[in-house]
Amino acid sequence: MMILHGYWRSSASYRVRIALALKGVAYKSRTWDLRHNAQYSPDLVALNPMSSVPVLQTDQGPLTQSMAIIEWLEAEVPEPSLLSDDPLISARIRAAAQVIASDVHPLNNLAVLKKLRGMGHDESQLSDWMHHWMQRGLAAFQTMISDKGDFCFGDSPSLADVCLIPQLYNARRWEMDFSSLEPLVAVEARCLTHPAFIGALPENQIDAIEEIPT
Ligand SMILES: N[C@@H](CCC(=O)N[C@@H](CS)C(=O)NCC(=O)O)C(=O)O
Repeated sequence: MMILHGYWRSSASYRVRIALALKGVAYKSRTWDLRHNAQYSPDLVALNPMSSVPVLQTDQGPLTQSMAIIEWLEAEVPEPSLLSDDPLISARIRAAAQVIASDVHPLNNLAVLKKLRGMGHDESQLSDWMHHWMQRGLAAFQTMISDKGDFCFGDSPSLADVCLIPQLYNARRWEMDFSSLEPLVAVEARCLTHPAFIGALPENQIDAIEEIPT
């Protein structure tokens, strides 16, 4: 069985958990506590030279980068599709997803925050930094999705929803203002009634259950 190396609060791991669940693919979880720098342990670096999660260990070897993993899954398990039969719509789905995966997330990850702290920025400056990039990306994302259907691009979840939900989770952690993002909040509410999204929720992961005090 495949092993997903992740961390409950990692939004890139969260993307892959949603995609695996939507595709109905069973896997085992191996967790790495990013708060305690487990990403730098030689065992993980051997799997991913970028010292980050997720890594999906397949019987053909490890796969890294959440978007590459999900594209591989889409090719291996085509149904239900996270893209569209129409190549133009697929390009739009990928574009929205990349706003989050390429334009927002890389500016917001733990290694970037550590670097900013190391350069002397305080927590309030970090919060401004996070809010700025998330608001900018999510405002753009909101104009790029379809206004029809329950999900970002119609009546079934797509790669755009797979990226959006973890990003909104991260934005809530940082107490971002959601007042201009009502359409995205509505998509989020509908996604979070779907079993695949519920099972992938950070608080439903084994390492969260171990970490969150009861
Ligand atoms: N582009 C990568 C990003 C992976 C990434 O940044 N993962 C974060 C968690 S969401 C991580 O492991 N961070 C560790 C660190 O920044 O030190 C992907 O999509 O897989």
